[in-house]
Amino acid sequence: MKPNRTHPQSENATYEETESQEEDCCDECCRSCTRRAVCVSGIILSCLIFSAVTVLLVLDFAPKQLPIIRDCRTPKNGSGFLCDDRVTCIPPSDLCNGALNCPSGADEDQHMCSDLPNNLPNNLVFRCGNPRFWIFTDQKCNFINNCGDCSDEIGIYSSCPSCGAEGWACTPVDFQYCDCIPRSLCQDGRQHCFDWSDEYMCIKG
Ligand SMILES: [Ca+2]
Ligand SMILES: [Ca+2]
Repeated sequence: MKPNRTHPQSENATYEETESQEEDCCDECCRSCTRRAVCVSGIILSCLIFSAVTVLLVLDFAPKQLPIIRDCRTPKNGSGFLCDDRVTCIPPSDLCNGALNCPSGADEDQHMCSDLPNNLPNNLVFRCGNPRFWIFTDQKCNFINNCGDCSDEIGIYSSCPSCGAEGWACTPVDFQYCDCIPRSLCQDGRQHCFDWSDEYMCIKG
């Protein structure tokens, strides 16, 4: 008796067809999933690249804090020290004097003031006739004997102009003056010149 192959064949065909359809479906799913994964990865990678480029651009175009060039001119047209605000220009003798003269206190910077005059800007330091001594440049040619040997007021080191309108030439009685006294001391009732010219000849400035 011949086996009836119609149905089994038909069943096998249906089974194989079903199996094939499932594989096709699975392949399609896998391809779809792979495409989705690739797509998501691409988006993430694009975001990372965009973020990195943005950060680099921001860093590149961010305002850079340039170092401050401290050299400036004071209101009296002398060499000065420019504060951190880049506006305030203080005279050299305001540096490291224990008082805050710059708004940010840059004139009392601990490092700068820890080793004087070596940490000061060179253009603000005047070396006296005896190089062991120094003064601030705004103490030169101010009628006061700041160096102690008058090298900041007379001679080749200072190259000061003559007494001018603000000074009176005489031989002072006080060691703190050299060959001029400030005209503001004239006719103040006290002798500053050996010849008393400060009281009887000089007109108060
Ligand atoms: Ca100060
Ligand atoms: Ca002086």
